[in-house]
Amino acid sequence: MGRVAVARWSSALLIACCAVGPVQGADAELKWYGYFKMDLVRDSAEPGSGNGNFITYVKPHLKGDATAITNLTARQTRLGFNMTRGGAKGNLEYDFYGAGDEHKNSVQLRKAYVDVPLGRWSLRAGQDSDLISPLTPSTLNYTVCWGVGNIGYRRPQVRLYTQQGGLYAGVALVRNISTAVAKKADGTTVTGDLNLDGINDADAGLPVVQGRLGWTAATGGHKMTVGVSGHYGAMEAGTRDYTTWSAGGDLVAEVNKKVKLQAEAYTGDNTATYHGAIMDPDTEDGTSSVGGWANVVCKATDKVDVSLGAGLDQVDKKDLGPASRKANSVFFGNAQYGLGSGASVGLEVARWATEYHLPAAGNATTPSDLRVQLSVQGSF
Ligand SMILES: [Ca+2]
Ligand SMILES: [Ca+2]
Repeated sequence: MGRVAVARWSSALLIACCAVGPVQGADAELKWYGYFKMDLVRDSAEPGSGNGNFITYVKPHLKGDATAITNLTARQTRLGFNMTRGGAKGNLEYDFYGAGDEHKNSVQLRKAYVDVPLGRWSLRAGQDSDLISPLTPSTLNYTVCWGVGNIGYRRPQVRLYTQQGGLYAGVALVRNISTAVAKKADGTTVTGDLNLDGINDADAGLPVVQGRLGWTAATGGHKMTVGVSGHYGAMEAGTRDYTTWSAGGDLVAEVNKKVKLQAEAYTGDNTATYHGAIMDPDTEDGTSSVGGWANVVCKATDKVDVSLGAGLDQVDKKDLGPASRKANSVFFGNAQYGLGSGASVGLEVARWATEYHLPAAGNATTPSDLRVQLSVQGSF
């Protein structure tokens, strides 16, 4: 990812034709970044989400009757800029996974925040990645092992954090989101309102609290960061109140300049909105899950980057109804070859398997998918 533009705040806004707010002044600096990305994918069985543009689990299918599919998309194409104005910083970032037909997609807001120093601390407000579980594996698949051990998404928040030497500490209040599903008398379903009182259960009077502590140590060309993080939130549903929580750890070890190991693990209840629990919906008793992933990234040559990894997510079957996702695993490997001028071509091969609790009659208990993805990317 590179940078191409340093411009005055007002003129850059006009050039980008982006509605990023009123012109604030003439001393801001914008650095644009982004990439164009094409993904051509073949799945040996149908992915359960993303129309195959991405995969988070394998869709149920009849035993021995998997349907292979192919997809071609440019929706991961990304556009963003970083802003600095005095001590303040800001970030705005979009991709094209908003709603829309596959050949006329709309933009999706990923990040929009301002970051202001407050003495030894900093205040970040807007929309950003979750404070918890901050790492992602290096995959060509858009969804970076979400649903298969990697929690942490993006959501509106206000965060206070500090970095003092090797110590990082942060706390955030974030938007509460319920994924609980309730069935109405007419048989239709509604999400986020378990007691069907017309009030979203996440409107419980308090946002979710997230926190993280991290420690970084470096010596002799090696560098390692370890962190612990968690969140807690309450859902209000009359006599059926429930909670969401997680606790997890993260690790990055830069073995040398060419090899990096990273991993995360978590456990919790009702973590679907964080992409835990294989995205099985929240429940009154708490959909309990445990998961994690590991990834080795290696710069094999000046032009070739290689990534190998695996992820696993498991949901406690006592919290599941029939035909629910109980376990989800992936093994993946990819290589990206630099073509020069910021362009690269990549190939990823991944094997996915999703185990279902009490699958429908005739369905495979653990449908699997061999996914082959070719990507061409041009970054700036
Ligand atoms: Ca993560
Ligand atoms: Ca409610």
